[in-house]
Amino acid sequence: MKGRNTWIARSAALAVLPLAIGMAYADEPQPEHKDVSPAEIRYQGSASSPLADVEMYQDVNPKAPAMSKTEFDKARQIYFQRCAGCHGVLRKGATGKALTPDKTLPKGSEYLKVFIKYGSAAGMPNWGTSGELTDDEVDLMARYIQQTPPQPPEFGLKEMKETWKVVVPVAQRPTRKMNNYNISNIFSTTLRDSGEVAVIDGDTKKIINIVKTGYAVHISRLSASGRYLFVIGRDAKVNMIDLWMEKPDTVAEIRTGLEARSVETSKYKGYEDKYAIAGSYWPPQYVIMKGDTLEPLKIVSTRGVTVDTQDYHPEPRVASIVASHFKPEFLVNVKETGKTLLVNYSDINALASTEIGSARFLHDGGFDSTLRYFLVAANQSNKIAVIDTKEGKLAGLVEVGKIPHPGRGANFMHPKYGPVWATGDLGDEQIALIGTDPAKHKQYAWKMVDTLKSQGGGSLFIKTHPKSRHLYVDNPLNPDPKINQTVAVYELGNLAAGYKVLPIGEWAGISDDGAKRVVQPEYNKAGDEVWFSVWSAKNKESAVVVVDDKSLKLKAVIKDPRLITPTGKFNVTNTQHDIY
Ligand code: DHE
Repeated sequence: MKGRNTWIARSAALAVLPLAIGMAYADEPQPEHKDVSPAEIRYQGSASSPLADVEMYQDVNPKAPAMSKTEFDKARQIYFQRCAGCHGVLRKGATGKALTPDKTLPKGSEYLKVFIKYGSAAGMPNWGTSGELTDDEVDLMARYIQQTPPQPPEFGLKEMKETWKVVVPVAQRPTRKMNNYNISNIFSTTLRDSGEVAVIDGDTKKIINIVKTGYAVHISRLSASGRYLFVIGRDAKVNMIDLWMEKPDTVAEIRTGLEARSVETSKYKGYEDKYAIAGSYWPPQYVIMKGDTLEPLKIVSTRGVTVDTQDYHPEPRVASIVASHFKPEFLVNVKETGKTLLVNYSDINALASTEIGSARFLHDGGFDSTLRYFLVAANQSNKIAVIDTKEGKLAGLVEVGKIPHPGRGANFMHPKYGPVWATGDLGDEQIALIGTDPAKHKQYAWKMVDTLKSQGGGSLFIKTHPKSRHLYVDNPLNPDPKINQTVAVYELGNLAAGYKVLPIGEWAGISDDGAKRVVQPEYNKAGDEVWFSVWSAKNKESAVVVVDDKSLKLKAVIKDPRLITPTGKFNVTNTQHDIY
């Protein structure tokens, strides 16, 4: 966790260093990408890419500085641990600049070494002066980024099938629920750094099981029936957990690529629990699988051209995926090309896909309260794209604040604007309210009708519930512990009054020096409790804090040595029915 611990120091250093760099290189061309905040760098580079351990071919370019195979492999590992999240697998650029040889070779080793060591005004961290890389490693990386970028291997049906395991065949699974848990109120809790999920009983707040999953496990989703829980790791390992078992556990697993973030299941009437889908960052593709065994059926590449300049992009990553409630379709959001694919799964052998272009860098999002419109953040474009899942077209493209990050967002009734959906921002303190009712409030639909002020930047998740009168906003990536260890709560009936601050980190009662970042509010099934992760480093104590939604008082603290780095929590009913 060295990277995380030194981040705040690095942020402070970054505030000073750009002056020096800026003066020394005033004649240098400006970076082609927008400035990046320390919060965002921390977010993008939050986990080492699983590609760090993948063998890749070294292509020798005579114009690039010489590197032995050992040096190349070490540099490649450092690149995928620390740099790929911002600069891309193939170094074509994403949040960070493109680092392809046509750009890096003309700069030369000495210039690149200064950049890597001291960072830049545009947001490049000071890897050398922060102590994260030695001078030798800085030199190694300066030479490495002048080489031809190595390409990780593809991952097709054969590779998937080699990793596919049906742990409990369908015929041997229970035919009815075999436990006494109220499974509709279970919380699947990501234990990020131990590569596990804690299956927690929402009623008793006891851990039912800790299930081993993929590396740096990311999200959980439910099958339409609510019986199967799907979990995906950053290494693209999908675990399918049967909640009907006496002790819910994995019944099937597969790796769907080398790096991934999203998984979903078919929800349209007649297709409940029939298919699962996983999208990957590498290779850029998605795969449709059998919903009861994870058998891979159909792989589709997402390589293609960008929505705006219409240039070919070799690695457009699959970000969020949701299942339509209006058609037998998955909405697959492709990050770098800025396109949402409406993939119709009614005939897997004649897969029809409608491509809706909006804006680049599609990331996370959620439905409006009617479940007809999907609102997805094009985060680096500072926009929210609205997809009409009934008509299959773009309903709106809304300019919001800097780097919107809604999670699944929050739906509530505004006294003036009618139904609205809200998002917080990673890059500023704004919360945007977007009108979502084109039928009765047409003049406000797909417009940013109002904004609220949050505690600050570094917000990742915002949440409410149809039964609640509150709106909760976290700020886990804000550098100020007073902000990142607390949560802001608004009264929906009196938004003008601003927010109250709940000291969730303090309520956790963690005695040691854990980071105590408060992340991701999640309601229980009844909508009368809100659960928060108090996220410390892997070797420190963490907790889950439960707040009574009505009184805003502390209700329970869940602590257990097995609760290592809890982050996302997914309540079965709310995730199954897209309630937020
Ligand atoms: Fe996430 C959702 C990608 C870092 C916690 N994250 C998502 C989704 C994507 C994504 C594409 C949407 C999935 C969907 O809906 O199908 N996340 C990424 C990254 O690429 C990024 C920036 C860097 C990385 O290395 O992975 C990243 N994410 C993080 C974290 O550091 C977080 C805060 C802690 C963690 O567990 O790793 C984090 N991401 C989450 C959570 C969700 C999520 C909790 C689901 C929210 C929900 O309510 O559905």
